[in-house]
Amino acid sequence: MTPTLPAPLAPFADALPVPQRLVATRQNGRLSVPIRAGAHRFHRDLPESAIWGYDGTVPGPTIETERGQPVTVAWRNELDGALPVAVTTAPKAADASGVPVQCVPGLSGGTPDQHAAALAGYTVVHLHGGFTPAAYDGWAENLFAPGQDAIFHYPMGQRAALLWYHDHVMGVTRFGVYAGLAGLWIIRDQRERELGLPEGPPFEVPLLIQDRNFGLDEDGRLTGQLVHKTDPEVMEAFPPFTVVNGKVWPLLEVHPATYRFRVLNGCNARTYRLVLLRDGEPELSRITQIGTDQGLLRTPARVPPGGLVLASAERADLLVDFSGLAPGSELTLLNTAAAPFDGAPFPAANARNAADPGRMLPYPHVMSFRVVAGPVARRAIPGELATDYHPLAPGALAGAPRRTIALVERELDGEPNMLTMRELVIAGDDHTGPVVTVADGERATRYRAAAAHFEDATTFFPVLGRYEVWQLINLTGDTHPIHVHLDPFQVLSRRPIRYHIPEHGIDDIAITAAVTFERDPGDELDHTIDDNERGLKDTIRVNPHEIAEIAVRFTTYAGRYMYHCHILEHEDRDMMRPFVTMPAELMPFMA
Ligand SMILES: [Cu+2]
Repeated sequence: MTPTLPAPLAPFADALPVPQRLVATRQNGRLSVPIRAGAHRFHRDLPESAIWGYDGTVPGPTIETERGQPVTVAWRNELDGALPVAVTTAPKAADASGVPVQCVPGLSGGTPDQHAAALAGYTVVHLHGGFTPAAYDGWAENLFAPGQDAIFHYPMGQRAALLWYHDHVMGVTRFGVYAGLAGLWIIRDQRERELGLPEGPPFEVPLLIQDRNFGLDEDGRLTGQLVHKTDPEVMEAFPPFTVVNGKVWPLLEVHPATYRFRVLNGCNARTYRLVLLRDGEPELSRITQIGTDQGLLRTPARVPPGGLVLASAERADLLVDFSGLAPGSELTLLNTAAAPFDGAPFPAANARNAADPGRMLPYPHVMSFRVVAGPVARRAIPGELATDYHPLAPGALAGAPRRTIALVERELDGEPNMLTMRELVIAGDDHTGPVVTVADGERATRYRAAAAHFEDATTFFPVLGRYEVWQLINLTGDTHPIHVHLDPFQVLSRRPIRYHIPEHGIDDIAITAAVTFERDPGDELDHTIDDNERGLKDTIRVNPHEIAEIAVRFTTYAGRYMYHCHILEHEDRDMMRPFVTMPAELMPFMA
């Protein structure tokens, strides 16, 4: 383990900001959101940073809507000037003392990427988790230029949930989101009101968690310039400073009461495993999780004993009980997940020692809470939450179409690795090329790769109204959060696998691999579905040495959508694929 690094910024110095609220019903469901360059101060002791933001702010305003009440947003692209982020790949992965260059500010000897510096504000907005017609879903190539507007209609025919909206431009989503183009979107409904859950300030608080890095001037002082830095060994950016609602390591003063935190991991790549500590000891029992990506769980869930894991784009709806704490009590939220994340456990009891610069977690701090005097307000937690969905029985899916996708990393000389999702189809007896063999006991299935890159021909044409089972086979060393646009899904299973890929087995599209359902000897993961994943999800973590299965049913909107890894550096290169939802009546006419 490399030694701990002194923090160049004081933790818990700034108050947690709460983003401006845009309540759609107060504006007849018609909102206008300019997308602008602006200035933002990420920390009391940092100069202002140039950013791009919705309404010119970081994060953008929190849009609050009602189920069943459509919202129209005029997204007005008023960006001017070039991307306000210095993008660089440092020449070495670690400095002379062995500290990974991604753990420290500045460019670490890298030169600013000229193509990134020339990006001129083309954008497209995607509402993540939105049940949205294809025309308004934010297809990654349907860009609007500075000076152009996009008028998007959101029907809001979906249950209450925390969604988020963000930039989704083909190939450069990682830079647009990093520059600041992200905001929260809350849908409310009757069921949540029946349960008497906190709604709005002060007891409902959104927490949008991201990580950022900044530049250094000639004298080694931090500038505010946003820096997106990668290195020759790690293609994802893992910046050292955690930012919540736009502030580095903020502080929230709380009453001795129950708070509802709406948490989103909005990072490009970093997975968080959140542990709440008091006096250095975990107090996870204060946290009850009531909702996940797509809203309420059926029953409240404890967070896993190691902490609450959220990969990029995953959300959690939490009730946290601060009652019974004396004024002056301090609690800290820490992250124990090393990066890149591979699912490896870390005991919560050891969270205070989680700092590990060698694994790109130089500062585990996320934020802190300080209890101040106020009325004690502890809320009883309802035993039954959602009543509008049931866990799917495997029998109900016996005849469902199955789709198989292998997550594959291809190493390339002299350029960053290429990550793809290989869509596999069963190989005919006459197929003599490379195959992926999946052996489940006695039964072995031979697959060939039909597509890998975004621009390869579409192979997924789900029929509206019909359940499908998607099988995600992870043949890489990292956890990938896979996000499916449009309808939510349920997680059916995670199973451990062993696999072998021969030398040169990974070609541009074709792949040779042998997969068996058995535990790899070096595998220390338990491959379970956590209680807090037994809800409606739109993003699933697929861990190394694992096949995960999800059941998804597309229901209402026909059109061209995307599914992709939500590690933005992966999505941009090239871990994203299209699918086209179709009404059954049209299928006979598809060539
Ligand atoms: Cu990925």
